[in-house]
Amino acid sequence: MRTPRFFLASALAPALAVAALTLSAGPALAHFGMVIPSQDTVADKAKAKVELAVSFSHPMEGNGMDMAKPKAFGVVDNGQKTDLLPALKPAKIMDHAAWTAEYTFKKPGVGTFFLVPEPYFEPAEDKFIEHLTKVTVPAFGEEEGWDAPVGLAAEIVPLTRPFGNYAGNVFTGKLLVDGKPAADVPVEVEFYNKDKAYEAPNEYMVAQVVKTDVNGVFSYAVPFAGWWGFAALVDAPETIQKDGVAKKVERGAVLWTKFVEPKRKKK
Ligand SMILES: [Cu+2]
Repeated sequence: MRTPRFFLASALAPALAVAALTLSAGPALAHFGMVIPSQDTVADKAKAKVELAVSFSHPMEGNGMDMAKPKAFGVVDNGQKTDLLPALKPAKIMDHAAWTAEYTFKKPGVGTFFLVPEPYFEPAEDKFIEHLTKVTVPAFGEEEGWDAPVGLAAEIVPLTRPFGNYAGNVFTGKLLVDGKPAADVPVEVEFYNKDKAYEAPNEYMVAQVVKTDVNGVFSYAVPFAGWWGFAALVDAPETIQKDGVAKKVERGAVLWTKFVEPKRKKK
């Protein structure tokens, strides 16, 4: 969830301002579980090795957070699940502790990578955050299987094929919580501003927000090319004890997908 700026400090008495500043975590940022592959599709046998960058970050603003070793990380390729937890190597992403792993596609297939992180305690929101994150990479022309759920506790199942999309396309997905469509849930949408080429005109534009309808379905028209993340945010039914106090858990179902600029032929 976004961490709001509470008030303008200048409008408050100094003591109140100090209290407000300690309550607020600064500018509005949306954090996202991130699994970003080094290529969005695999076409060439010689370049069939994909590197996955795994982090918990603020993708538009480019601020990282330290990520503990995930609880689960793997891929479902051709319907077959492979545990990639042993393949994870520590890395630095946006200057913070993160992870990378490699996966080589050996035959035609659609690979959906999935991440279950260790819950992250966010003091500014006084709760734990757990973003269950997915990204799908198709290989060697195969495109069956992109619509199959992995079976996560909360999961965005794409209704738009989650690869091979032009910038400007509408992306539609369905949110499942414990396998059932979840209505009226906010979905934060954010661009991965990897080379910092973009700047949000105001803090409301760091993340965009849509909601799921009665069937758990949401849509978003993607305005420009690049990797886009969708994070549907629900409260987990469980709490986690911290210092003897039961804390809430925000469960995010996150999906990353790349939108590509068309190529114009040179004449
Ligand atoms: Cu954050």
